[in-house]
Amino acid sequence: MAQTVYVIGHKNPDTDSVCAAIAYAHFKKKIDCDDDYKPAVTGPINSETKFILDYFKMETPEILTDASGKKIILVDHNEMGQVIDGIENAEIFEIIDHHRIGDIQTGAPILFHAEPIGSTSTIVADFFLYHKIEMPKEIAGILLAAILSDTVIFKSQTCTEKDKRIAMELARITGLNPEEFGLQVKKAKSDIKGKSANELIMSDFKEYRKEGTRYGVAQIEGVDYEEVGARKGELIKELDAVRESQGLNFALLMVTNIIEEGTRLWVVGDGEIAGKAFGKEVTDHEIHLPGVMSRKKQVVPEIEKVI
Ligand SMILES: [Mn+2]
Repeated sequence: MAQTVYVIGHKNPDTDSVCAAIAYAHFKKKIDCDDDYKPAVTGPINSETKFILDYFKMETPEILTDASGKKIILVDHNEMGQVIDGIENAEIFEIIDHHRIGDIQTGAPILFHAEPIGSTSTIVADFFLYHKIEMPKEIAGILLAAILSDTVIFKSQTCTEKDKRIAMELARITGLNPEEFGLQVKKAKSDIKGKSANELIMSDFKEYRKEGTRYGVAQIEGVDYEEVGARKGELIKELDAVRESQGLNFALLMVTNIIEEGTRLWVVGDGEIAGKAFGKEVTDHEIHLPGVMSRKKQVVPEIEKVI
């Protein structure tokens, strides 16, 4: 009997989690005609993702806030701190991800595909190519955009040869120049004018749990520090309000400069762990981290070493 399976990324959806969900739902429909696969998002999409979906004239997936009673494929995450509410009463079908193996458990055996590469969208594009499923131009386009977004136009430490190779293939299909298109994508994200402090923080915020400690790491990427730096007081205050309301021990905001390739790490709550993790003094809520751009490869592992 046909059933609806939702394909969904993490809370506070970023471009990779939205585009991988749309493309993977399309892929699954092609290889499994019996079931209906629907992309979904856990909340509103960010300005970068909106730019990309508009660019390729694609619809925003429906918002799903409670997974109870539903069949779900998770993309781009596998941690309880980031997953849609109600997951304990849902049926997880598959997980497709490029993060560390987290703490999600399933009752039944599932397909779990994880690769240590730059984006989930690289994995999904690879599935299309491997199974020789025809990729519509707009699907190739959103996958390319997501790879460029997650790898910071191939500059992130998380980027691999496979990401580059697949991105080049998607660039060929779409006729886009990855570097030029990547800058357009990043500019859509770094436009902070008219956004509230809460929007800026929550548009890319991930929660982590280790032993008794719960913490959050947000990231704002831009082409300089000035614009975000000018709003530091307001952002620090809001970050602390978010930390408080979510009951986190501490919260970090990575203000990342993608041109200079470095991060100012802002810290609220128990700041000792962050200072210890990077062996630096926290001054005015801030640690300067030259060369650091990746939350999952350069920040979270360092933090977890000292928790
Ligand atoms: Mn991702």
